[in-house]
Amino acid sequence: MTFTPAITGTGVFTPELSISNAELVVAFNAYADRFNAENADAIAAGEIEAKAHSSEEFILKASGIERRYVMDKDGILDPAVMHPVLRQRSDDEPSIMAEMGVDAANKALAAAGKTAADVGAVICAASNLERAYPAVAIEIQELLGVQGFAFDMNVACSSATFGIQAAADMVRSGSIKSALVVNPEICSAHLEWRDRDCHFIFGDVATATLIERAEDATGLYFEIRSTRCATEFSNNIRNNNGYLRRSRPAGMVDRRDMQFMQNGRKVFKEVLPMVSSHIAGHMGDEGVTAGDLKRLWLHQANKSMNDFIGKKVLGRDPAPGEQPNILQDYANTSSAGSIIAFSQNSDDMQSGDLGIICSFGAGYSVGSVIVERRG
Ligand code: CO8
Repeated sequence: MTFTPAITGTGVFTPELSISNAELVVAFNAYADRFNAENADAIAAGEIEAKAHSSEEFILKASGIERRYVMDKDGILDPAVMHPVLRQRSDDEPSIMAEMGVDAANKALAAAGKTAADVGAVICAASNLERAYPAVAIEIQELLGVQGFAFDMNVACSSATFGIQAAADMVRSGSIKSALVVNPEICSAHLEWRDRDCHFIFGDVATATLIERAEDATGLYFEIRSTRCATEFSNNIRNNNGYLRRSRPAGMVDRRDMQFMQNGRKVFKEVLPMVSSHIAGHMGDEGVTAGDLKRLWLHQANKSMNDFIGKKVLGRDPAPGEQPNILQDYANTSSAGSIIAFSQNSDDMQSGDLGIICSFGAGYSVGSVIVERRG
């Protein structure tokens, strides 16, 4: 016997603090001036390159991002620090990722009219985890009071859709009745705020999605018609930080590759065709045409990228609201982006309406979820 999986609730934890492009550029430029003054001799001797200023106009034009939420603002904007400063918590306190995840998870449960007693599993799917073990998912499970099991997974920006596929498959097969897929993303802690090419890209947030058997839904829900995941190895988005760091010569030195690095132009060029053909193939195999689609909730990395994908998938420019972006307010929140867009822009859909959630990023990875409004 198989069951029909459905998304019955979503929740978003949004940090209280946010940084505008103007604030970000002032801090970066102060850092660049300071760096150039401190290294004036080496720069004059041609040994190192001077740091160029960042610009608000460039950021908005290149990405569409206007501001980003963060877990700490002071450290990021201090030219002498340039990264978030987060309090060390004791092992007896909830960890920061678990706390963010629990907030989003409780909102998803409330949206579905359910409690922790209705949940059979927790998947914490995120692009980075604050410790190696024990799994953050198991801590979230404990804090929520969920029975069953929990595990962490990481597929960078595609973590949420890959997590939804894992949960939907388990619900479909009957091995669990329901699962929470939780995506706490503290991107600010692995972003290199001292690099003007990327310092504007990311923000912090947590999202959660409750997946249940459709028959257990108490209100309106989204039936998960089909999911599809794909990966293809690429070094164009990479972070070399990891547990072997200490074991390597000069491993603990402040190195550029210990934070997020990307070849943005190449990513742009290579990921666009990959995502467009992935969505087209998924729709084709499910008998879904562009005319059937009411909404696209895309990964929130770059406005031009989303405009391009929307046009490719629909065969025309998307109408306002058809392909909602949230990146102007949240920036790229890695795996959480498409779920924020879905959570904030799906209540108005009518029974029978179809949409696609799609995320893509490092790996490369791409995941799509075709959903149908029901109830
Ligand atoms: N201010 C002013 N000028 C700038 C700035 C700046 N801040 N930054 C760069 N410039 C300059 C460049 O130096 C360059 O100058 P020149 O032409 O003289 O060399 C010029 O502006 C143009 O630069 P680019 O070619 O880099 O600009 P693009 O138009 O390509 O835009 C983007 C850059 C926005 C990065 C764009 O390439 C892009 O969005 N690419 C796709 C990125 C993407 O989608 N990446 C996905 C990554 S997310 C993911 O997978 C999750 C990873 C895990 C999470 C990590 C959390 C930290």
